[in-house]
Amino acid sequence: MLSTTPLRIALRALLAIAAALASSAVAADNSYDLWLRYPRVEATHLNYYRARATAIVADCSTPTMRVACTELQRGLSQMLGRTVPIRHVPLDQSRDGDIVLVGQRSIPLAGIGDQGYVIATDRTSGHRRTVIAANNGIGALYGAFEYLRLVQTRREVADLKIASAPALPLRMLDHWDNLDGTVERGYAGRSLWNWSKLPRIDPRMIDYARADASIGINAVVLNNVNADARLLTPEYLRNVAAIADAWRPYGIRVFLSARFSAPIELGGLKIADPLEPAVRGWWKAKADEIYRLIPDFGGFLVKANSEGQPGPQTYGRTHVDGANMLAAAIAPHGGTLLWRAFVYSGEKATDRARQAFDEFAPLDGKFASNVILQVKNGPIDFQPREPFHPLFGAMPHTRVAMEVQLTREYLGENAGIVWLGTMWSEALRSSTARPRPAFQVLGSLSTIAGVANIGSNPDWTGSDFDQANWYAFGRLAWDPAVEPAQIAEEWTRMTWGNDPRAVKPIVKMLMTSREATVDAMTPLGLAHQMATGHHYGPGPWISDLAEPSWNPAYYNRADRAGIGFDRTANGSNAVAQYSPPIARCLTDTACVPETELLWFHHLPWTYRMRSGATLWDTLVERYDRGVSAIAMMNRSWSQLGPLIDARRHAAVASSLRRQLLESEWWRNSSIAYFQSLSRLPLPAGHAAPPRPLSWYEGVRFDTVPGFLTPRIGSCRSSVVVRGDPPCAP
Ligand code: GCW
Repeated sequence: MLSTTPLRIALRALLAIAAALASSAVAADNSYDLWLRYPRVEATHLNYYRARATAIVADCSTPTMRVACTELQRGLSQMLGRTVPIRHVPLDQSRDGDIVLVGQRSIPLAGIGDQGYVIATDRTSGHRRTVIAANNGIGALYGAFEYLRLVQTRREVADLKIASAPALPLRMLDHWDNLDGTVERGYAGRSLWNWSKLPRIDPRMIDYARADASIGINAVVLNNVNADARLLTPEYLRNVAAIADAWRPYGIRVFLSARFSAPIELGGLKIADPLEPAVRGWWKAKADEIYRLIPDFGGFLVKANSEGQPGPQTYGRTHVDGANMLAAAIAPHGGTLLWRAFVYSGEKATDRARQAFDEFAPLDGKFASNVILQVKNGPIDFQPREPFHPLFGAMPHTRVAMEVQLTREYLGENAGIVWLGTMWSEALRSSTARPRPAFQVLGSLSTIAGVANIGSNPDWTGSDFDQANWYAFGRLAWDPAVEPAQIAEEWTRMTWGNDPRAVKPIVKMLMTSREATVDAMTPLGLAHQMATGHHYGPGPWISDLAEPSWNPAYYNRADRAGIGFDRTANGSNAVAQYSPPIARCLTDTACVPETELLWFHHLPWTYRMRSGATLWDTLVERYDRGVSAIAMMNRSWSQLGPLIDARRHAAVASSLRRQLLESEWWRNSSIAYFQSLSRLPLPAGHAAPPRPLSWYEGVRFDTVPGFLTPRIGSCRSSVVVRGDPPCAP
């Protein structure tokens, strides 16, 4: 018998946990496995899949084929509940039910290039086999993952005829990881690369490569674009080479962010002027050194003359001078130079949304052939909604990459669900209406790059649902035309199981989550209303920062008369950067999409929307619509309790509660501020913010992740730490 009270309490707590686990109908599950989880197929379908995967026939002798064989065998064996053997026999000795995996062909398969694959049911010579064939190992690996996905998502595999090849040759994740292990704008723990332990490869780095390869990601930038030159020293480069060696079988090429002033910091030169022979020589020697260690090194990514980073303009040179100098250093080795177009400066009087175009559009055709200009999806900075960047389609003689952000710097960090598949698809499908090179943004792209949301947290991305953004990024980079709903459904089935009672509501949550976030934070085309520096939470009233375009008030331009940024010819004329038919539509309040109205127009509060309601009433209604949609996601999720394992269900439920609290905070702060200007009553049925504006303005945060300068402050009088609710009433 237990005599001491603490022991009894402890035992009771243990029993309660055991009871909770037992009451959950679904077995405990972890978040670490991402979408690569292979629970046993249910009895109703087991024989169907078993009959079509009796053995794997393959030559697994190259490093990539070894990975392909291992992955296929591991996934199938787990799902089918028995070991699927691998046999290395000539094709004509394969049998019914075999999966023949081919990664090398004497006669190349047409139409799939060097990364694509074919999956086909083959009935020649009286046998029924599944053939996964590619022109080389990496295609076979991608094909193997696709076959696994078919089984994971319970698709028919009896009569397959699939040919798939990536639309873009480079599908790249950019990590903003610092050498000290912190991650800029990272909300998922520390960097996965542990420089003090390298060159020993942590098994987790292999799991990372598996995950990337499973969705076709084939390029990784290891370090922050706010780059540290030390990464280019021999000590670090040896470790970079170890990573490149470990990831090579997975088809991943390593890139580095290069600090433009490295010749000064590492080479002892006085300047980093790109036209200076000593500088050119330093970079050439550095490139030769890197390629000796890493023969397939991808190349450099450079943020130059942007947000305080050094660059060619420091020496009176142009972006072309800088980019082409670095490009020349790596060109002999087949390297690619990604040069970012994310530039703006408070010293220029022009609208920030115009600046990158003004700077780069005139440089079209001047970049070397191994330079890719990396352009963010919108003209400002990864906002919940932006129109597409006017540079897309405007530089027909330049290779252009689209950069998107997986990590949710401006979208609530890792709280709740904000699925970005719909957002990226919207950007990728925007019609540029330029005669050349295509009517689709994606027609002019050669690369898509995503700022990673990955860190050392057990769940990799800071929440179970943020994994969906990693997945969606890879799938869209492979095929920008694929329907977001299809991606959402695949991921849901692979991550949460195939029970339609779960699949349907989860897909709906994913599909509606981004629009809900836009409504709750920045409806009707508002942008950059986030608090200073860390960008967590609302700050529409902020107007005192030295860099004008860091002020939310710069973007909302709200005053007694109205709200919105006039970017028509009467204002900054940023519309003129789009092709004429698009500019005409954006200028016309009757044509501009309502979702971009206040991005392009400054309008009176009493302006009549197409619905007939006033702008003010509509704005309030949109905030509330956003909050209601997030409340609805909370309800849908809580109903899924019996179908989801208890641990993951509880984690998501608490994250969604937080998102709801934060959306109310956004709604209340924004309405309190804008109402102080409009002085209009709230429309009927919409509640007044529960606190005065001064209270919302007084919220301050300490220790916000992903932001290097910690802010000490108070929420009323107590210090608020990110992780607590935002000064919840
Ligand atoms: O969105 C801004 C971020 C910076 C980032 C910069 C960039 C890496 O606030 O943290 O710096 O964009 O994209 O260069």
